[in-house]
Amino acid sequence: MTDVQTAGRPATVISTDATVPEARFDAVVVGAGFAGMYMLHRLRQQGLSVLVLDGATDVGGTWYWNRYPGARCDVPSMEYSYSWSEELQQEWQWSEVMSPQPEILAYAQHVADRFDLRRDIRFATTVRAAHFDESTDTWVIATDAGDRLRATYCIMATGALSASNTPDLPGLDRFGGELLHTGRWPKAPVALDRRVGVIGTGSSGVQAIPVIAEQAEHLFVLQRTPVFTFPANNKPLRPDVQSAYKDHYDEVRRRQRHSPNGFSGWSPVKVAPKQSTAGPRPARPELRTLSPEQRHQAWEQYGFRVFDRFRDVYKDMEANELACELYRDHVRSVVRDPDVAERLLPKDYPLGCKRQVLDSGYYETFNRPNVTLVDLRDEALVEITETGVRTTKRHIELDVLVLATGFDAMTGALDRIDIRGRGGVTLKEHWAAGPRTYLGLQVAGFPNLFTVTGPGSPSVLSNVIVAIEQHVEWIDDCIGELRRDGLRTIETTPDAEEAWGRHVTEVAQDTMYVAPGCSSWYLGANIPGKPRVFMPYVGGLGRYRARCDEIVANGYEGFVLR
Ligand code: NA7
Repeated sequence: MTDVQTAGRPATVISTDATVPEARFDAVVVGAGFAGMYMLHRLRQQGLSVLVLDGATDVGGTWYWNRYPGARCDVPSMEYSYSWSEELQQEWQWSEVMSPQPEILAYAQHVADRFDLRRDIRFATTVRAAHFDESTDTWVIATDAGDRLRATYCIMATGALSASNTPDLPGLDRFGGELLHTGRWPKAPVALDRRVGVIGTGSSGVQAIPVIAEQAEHLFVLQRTPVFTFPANNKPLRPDVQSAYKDHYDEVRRRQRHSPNGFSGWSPVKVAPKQSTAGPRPARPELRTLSPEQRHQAWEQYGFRVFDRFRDVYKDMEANELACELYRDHVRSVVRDPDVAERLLPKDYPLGCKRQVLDSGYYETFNRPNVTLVDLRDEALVEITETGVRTTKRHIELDVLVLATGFDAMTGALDRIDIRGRGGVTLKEHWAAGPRTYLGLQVAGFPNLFTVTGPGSPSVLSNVIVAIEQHVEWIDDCIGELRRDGLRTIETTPDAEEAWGRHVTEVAQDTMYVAPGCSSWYLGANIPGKPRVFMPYVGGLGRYRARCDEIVANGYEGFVLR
């Protein structure tokens, strides 16, 4: 496995040896995913010399690494795509409503070709360290290839879900079969027609499990926490729908940018306006006020849409539990073995506390004769052996072990780089009690360092492409202003950082994300020892964008420009 388990790696000392040749750039961008690619394009347009670095051998970021069977986006492609080139959005053809990984990767590659991006990207090169040199107000960057680079601006386009998490399972190194991580899936085809074990039932596991089950001689699903998953209802994208989007892209993109979560809400299906009966729209009813029979009727009528039809489901724990019960009844009706069904039911945390998972035939997979659910709450995982996994109840022989165990989200990719700001303070030290940023864009004490979709910004709570574009454009405009005004640095203040952190925490209160019993990667709860802080900004992308613009209009309030 070519994993990047670098969390405990000793800090890289940047060579002070003057014989190491140093390359100079206006900007170094770390990461050649959707954020890094657009950043490069923008900065180039204002005439900067830019170098992008990426550990992969091609563009795509997340979509380069997550090539596991069944990997696909859970956001419709007509909206999960760049909006900044009219030609690009008109020429690219998507084949499905929610595209599979190979198609999204092909799109990223097409963008790289079309805008000639690769000539300024150094692939197979991982950034190890970035230190701020106070004597020259520049960043010195070291890579695993021995490069020593110097840049005025250092832009971390490292992704929120890019640092794969390999749990510390006893004996993992001993496993003699094929060991894979969904977030680092190899390019070469993997023979899955054998005895396969999958650990993890989050989004990645839920996507991979039905597809692996079709190929495996036998599949063992090792589940620790059951998941809430809704049907993806994915389908081929009709040509007329695609054309309608393309004809209305101005409106679609405008709506996306000002929406709470990067979705336009636009539909190509023209709905006839209802006959106005005057007066305001009635408030949505409360699930709690319905009798058990009415609740079941509501499920019969609306299915999974029922959760959004009642205003109390995501606000009130009692209503949430009633909704969970409807969900559980549904699972019981799909999974034939009642014992297996019972073990698949999420019971210990509310609906809406984790990122919503979408699936294609997940529960039906457990009706297959070649699939076994291993409930790790009932038989804990003891160790990985040379030939499989041992639980407290049995040894399971495996040829392939798939870790669908997620990511050190939002901060992991940054923590794995030795980043040092003023006074040699490391970012890790600065974030010891949890990430602190101003707007998820800058960190106090780290001048001219920018984080694209960093913690404290909408990032993972939004259609991330829309969040990326907003950040890239803000950073690009900011650098443009600095240069026009002959300024050397921009740096947020500790006060601005502190106040923003308080605001990020405040807006998350009273949401299911921080409800009792909820633990998620949003909170860092999936990584042992990681501080429990709700990391993304839940206040809404549109509102956040307006605030970022207002801060600029007020002369970069909360930043010091020198
Ligand atoms: P997730 O959502 O973090 O899921 C990881 C899964 O792996 C989850 O079921 C975990 O169970 C399980 N896990 C993690 N460590 C262990 C150990 N030590 N033993 C057993 N099971 C374990 O990651 P995904 O990759 O699925 O999705 C992440 C995001 O990527 C997703 O939200 C999309 O935005 C794309 P646990 O719940 O911790 O008990």
